[in-house]
Amino acid sequence: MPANLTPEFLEARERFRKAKTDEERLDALMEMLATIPKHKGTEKMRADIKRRIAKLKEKQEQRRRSGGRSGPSYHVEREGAAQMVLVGPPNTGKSSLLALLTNANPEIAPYPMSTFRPCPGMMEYEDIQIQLVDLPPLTREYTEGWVFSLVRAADGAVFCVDLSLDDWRGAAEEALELLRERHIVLGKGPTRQLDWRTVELRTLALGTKIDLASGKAEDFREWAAERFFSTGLVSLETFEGVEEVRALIFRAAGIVRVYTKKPGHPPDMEQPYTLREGATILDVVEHIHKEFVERLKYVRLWGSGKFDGQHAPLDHVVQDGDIVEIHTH
Ligand SMILES: Nc1nc2c(ncn2[C@@H]2O[C@H](COP(=O)(O)OP(=O)(O)OP(=O)(O)O)[C@@H](O)[C@H]2O)c(=O)[nH]1
Ligand SMILES: [Mg+2]
Repeated sequence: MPANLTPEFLEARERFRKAKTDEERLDALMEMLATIPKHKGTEKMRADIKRRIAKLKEKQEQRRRSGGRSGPSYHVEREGAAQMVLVGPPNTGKSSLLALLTNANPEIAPYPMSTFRPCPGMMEYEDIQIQLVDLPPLTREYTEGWVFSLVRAADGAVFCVDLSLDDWRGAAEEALELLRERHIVLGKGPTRQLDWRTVELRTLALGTKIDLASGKAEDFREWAAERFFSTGLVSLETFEGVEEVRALIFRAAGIVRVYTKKPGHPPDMEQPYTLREGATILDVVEHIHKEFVERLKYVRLWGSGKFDGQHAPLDHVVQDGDIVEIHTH
């Protein structure tokens, strides 16, 4: 029976044949399974692909359990309203930025590859805290798999580019390419899964060391504007631009703060609830208390540009700084 295989499938099968490691094999098989036409004529092939995937996964699992060979791997517990990773080529000031914005004490060194494990720290922004995670640099020779896993799991990225380098653009593009090979796209966002294996992270592109980079700021802005969500420029030497960085990171994190008030009382402006951008009034109610959803009568809203205590539709998308008053039965 003709199988009508697609070019995508054939390409993945070719990749599978050429694969040298189990990781590459598994990746190619997953792609084959995703792109194979699903009809009677491919039933046997699909079963075969699934069997091979199961086998490889089992092998990986065994290797993980026995602990050996794969080297260290790190996990960073999420804390605060969002988790943002600091990424970029070596020596671009990632650890310096973490040290400046948070309580953390990462290793900072005048030579590349000084960071070799993740270092989290909490950045205060007005009334909330955002977790920044400093990571080892992105280089073809040096970066281990777990770095990419941590990047994938983040809410957004701060991509550091050392503007004191003559070829800052080449260095930046190499790092982006490395991420792209691992199916991670630093872009405008919103942060989301693009397909079954590719994620896009909303990204702030941060030109660093501008004290050593006279005349390059405009070129950098131009280069970054079409690729990323936002652009910033800092010197951690003269502290130029540092004030703005917190707000830039907050906006790239893609979260909104919502405050609550009780009927007849002023709003509680101390402790906002934080939700992902795009959240609706109903999401807010559910976030505050799952039970409220069933007992909900209506929600009064202040903010969102035009609301001043009116009833808000449940599908209304909330904005940063909105105040809600929830009325239940
Ligand atoms: N002149 C100047 N130097 C800076 C600036 N930011 C960082 N540096 C210096 O650049 C060097 C590298 O800084 P790190 O923060 O260790 O860079 P990194 O990106 O964490 O480096 P890796 O972990 O090796 O990738 C250090 O000597 C810093 O003091 C800056 O804005 N201006
Ligand atoms: Mg570092």
